[in-house]
Amino acid sequence: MLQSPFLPPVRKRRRPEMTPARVQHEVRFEGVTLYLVERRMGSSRRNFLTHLARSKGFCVHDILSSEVTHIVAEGNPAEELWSWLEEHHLRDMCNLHVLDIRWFTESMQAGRPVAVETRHYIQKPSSKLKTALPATSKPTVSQYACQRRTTLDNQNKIFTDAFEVLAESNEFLDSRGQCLAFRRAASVLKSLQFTLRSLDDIEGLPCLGEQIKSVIEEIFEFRTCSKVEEILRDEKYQTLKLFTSVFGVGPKTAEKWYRKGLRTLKAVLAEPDIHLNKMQEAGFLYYEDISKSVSKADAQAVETLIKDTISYYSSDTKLFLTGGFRRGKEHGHDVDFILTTPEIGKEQALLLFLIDKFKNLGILLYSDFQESTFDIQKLPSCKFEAMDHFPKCFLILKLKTGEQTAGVQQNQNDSRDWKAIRVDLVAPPADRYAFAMLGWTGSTQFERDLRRYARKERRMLLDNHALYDKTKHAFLEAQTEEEIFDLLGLEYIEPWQRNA
Ligand code: DCT
Ligand code: MG
Repeated sequence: MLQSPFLPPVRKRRRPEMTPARVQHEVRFEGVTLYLVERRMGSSRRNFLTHLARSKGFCVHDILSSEVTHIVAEGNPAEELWSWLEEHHLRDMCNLHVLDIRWFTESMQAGRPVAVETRHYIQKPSSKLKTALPATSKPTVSQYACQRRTTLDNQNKIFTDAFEVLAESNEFLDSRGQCLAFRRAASVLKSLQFTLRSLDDIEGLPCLGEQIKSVIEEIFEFRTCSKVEEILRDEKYQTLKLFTSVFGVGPKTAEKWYRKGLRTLKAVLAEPDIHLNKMQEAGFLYYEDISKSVSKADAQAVETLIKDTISYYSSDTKLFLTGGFRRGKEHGHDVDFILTTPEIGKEQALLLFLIDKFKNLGILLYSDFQESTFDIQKLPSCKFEAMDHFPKCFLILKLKTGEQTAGVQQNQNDSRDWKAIRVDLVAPPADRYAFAMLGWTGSTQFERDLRRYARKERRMLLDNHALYDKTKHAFLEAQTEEEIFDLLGLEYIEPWQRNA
């Protein structure tokens, strides 16, 4: 039989040390399966790189199959490589990344698979595509964010920033449909691994209707969109944006204040007719701190603080960072945590214990505790709403700056050695943990599409508490997020790929 130049010779294929190596290492990046092309790389370098990648949690297959998502080659002429690949008749070639070793090296340095960029691809020689896509036909992009992998590496920021302004402006106008249309369009473009260069590039992409296309077209031509410019200059938009930046102030309240003729935060505070609720009072009081973004270092400092505090409650209470920071974000507007106690029913007391401890430590600036309204008997709810029924609290904590929070600039006129930080804690019963974690990890758009996908494609209802199968008239249980994806018939998407 003729041996393909890219496969290791038959004699070498049965390397007993390869299989155990794969089993021993933990796989951290579920959606990524590598195959390293031996030809030109050489077997010893391939072995070395395979071992390195596995030690960092990458899944590396020795044999090329349809399970492979990323093929990595070093120094192979594109034509030779592609004709060899085509001989394999792999399923779903459109979704296969054929990559230069640079992508691998960068991923090893980052300790995770970096987003694939145009420069990483080994282009199919006959391809006349202007994009970075490797196949002659474009890969199908799903209309659901939960079937796309969206990292923080947004290659289409110029377009998505414009859509986000348009979405927000429609939200202020209470135009939900329009708002969602712009959010969906932004989400699709964020998932692309290439930058749009012409209108040809958006052909076949979902969620990009005529209105969206005309915005993209205008940006191609003028690098800006006149409607967006107009919104950004609009006094009402600017004022509503300012008012909603206060903790506890939503679009409805902001609109009410605007209608009263108020234009500044100072004017709101000076207005005798306005009665702020407790949350808004705290929002104004700590505005200077909490309107600024929270860094990853701050989030870690808060994590340490909570960990230390719960150790006084019980040694088996678990604390997990969730929300944007779990998705790998460097900054957020708050820090979100999930806490669970192994003993079901102890969650509520845990949050009250923590709040009390923070008070005693003198670091509790604000607390809104919401007790559990969770009742499995009442599920599935007809209204599978976004807000869950678990005990939770929205806090503002005093975080000591200085050593704990690297990078914080001390204001010369401000002698404080602390800053106010927004922290959310939710404590689901242990058997609901996976659903709560999936819901709180976000992003909001990812969650929206997970629910829409479950409902429309699977006749299932998903929320932060449970998954209900309407065909079987039964709840489907899951202990991990992976199991939930599995029950939905979805490929697992890692948290850092949920930045939809
Ligand atoms: N969430 C949701 N539906 C909502 C609000 C929130 O599913 N209506 C989920 C998604 C994210 C998670 O809860 C935490 O919420 P945020 O802190 O608002 O989001 P974030 O992604 O953590 O954003 P940020 O980094 O700005 O805190
Ligand atoms: Mg958050």
